[in-house]
Amino acid sequence: MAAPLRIGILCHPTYGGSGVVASELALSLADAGHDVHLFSHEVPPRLARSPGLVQMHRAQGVPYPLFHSTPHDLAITSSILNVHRATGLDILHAHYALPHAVSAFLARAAAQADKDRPAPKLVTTLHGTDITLIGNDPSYAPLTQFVISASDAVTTVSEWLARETRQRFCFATSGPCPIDVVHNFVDTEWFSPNAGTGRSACRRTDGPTAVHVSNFRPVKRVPWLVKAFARSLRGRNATLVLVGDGPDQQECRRVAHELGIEKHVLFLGERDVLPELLAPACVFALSSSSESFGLSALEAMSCGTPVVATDVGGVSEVVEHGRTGLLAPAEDMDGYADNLSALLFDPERAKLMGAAARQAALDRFTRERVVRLYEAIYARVLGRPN
Ligand code: GMT
Repeated sequence: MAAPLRIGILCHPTYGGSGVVASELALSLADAGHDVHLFSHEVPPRLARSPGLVQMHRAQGVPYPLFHSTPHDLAITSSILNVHRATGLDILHAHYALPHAVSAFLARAAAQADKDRPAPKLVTTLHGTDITLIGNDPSYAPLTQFVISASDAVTTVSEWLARETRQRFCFATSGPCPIDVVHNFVDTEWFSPNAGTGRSACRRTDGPTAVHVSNFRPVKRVPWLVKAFARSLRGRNATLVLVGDGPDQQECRRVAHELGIEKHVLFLGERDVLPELLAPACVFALSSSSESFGLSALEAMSCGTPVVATDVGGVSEVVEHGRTGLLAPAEDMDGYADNLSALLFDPERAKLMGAAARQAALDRFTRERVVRLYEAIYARVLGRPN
């Protein structure tokens, strides 16, 4: 690696998705010898569980009667400026366009006023819903478009998201729209087939298990998954294990009750021991209406568990239909149910597909490979050799 860099990473402190990617990247960059600072309004759970040498800056605004909400985003900008003035920062890497690319843009602008050291460069990584949902809202679209064009480099987690970003936010007036596609990565040692009992749940005496992990937001369509799972049973015994929590959880319970499959659906709530839950499962199920990448599916693949998913967004860049999982169109519930059934009740096929899924994770989505790609982007925007 070239000379160590001073890197500030900004992210949402989420259990899944972009918060995990940002935390794992920060830990990997620190392991590689860089001086890494992470800025968020809470400590991301994935970072909190690690002893890695990432310097955490929990930046929270203070309530004030005139403020209708507490501006944590501005506190993040101030925290970045404190670090930059004290030790200097070479790179600000914002994960999720809003608010973090804006917080970083403000910090870069303020640092440009400090003549005693060069301002950091701004790298923005787009994760999906920052473009397809919230960034697209008229309340935010102009600012999203601006901060993308003002970044020194923009990356997306899939080719599909790069296309979506160009279509929605790159106009002739904004000039060329260079986007680097850097897929997400997984810790293939932690997410391993040997995690947990090491025994596949395809052959459990009380029936195979399918597992789903998400934040139960409407875009994940978990109630739809419960209905598809019910169709896959056809009188046979299997269990759907739901991990995570969020706005659709109660609806999932209602649907399970309405379909009379309550004894087949297990609600575990939020859990940290994901590998121990993913590795023994027969199938990992993802049923989103939109998914720029599907990090949880990759984590399951790394554990040697095949994936049944809806063929949306960038999922097909992660899951290869017929080899590492089975994909069905988002509106085809019967096809999705058939795919669940094809793996839940055929342990040999599930085992073969799970082994191919593990190999795909090792071949294409390792930490080493992806961190090198980000380091090359950092070197490029700094005009330094990589
Ligand atoms: O999926 C979520 O609801 C969380 C969201 C996020 O931004 O934290 O996930 C997005 O980023 C993940 C990490 O890059 C991707 O794996 C997810 O596919 C993406 N979610 C969507 O596009 C819906």
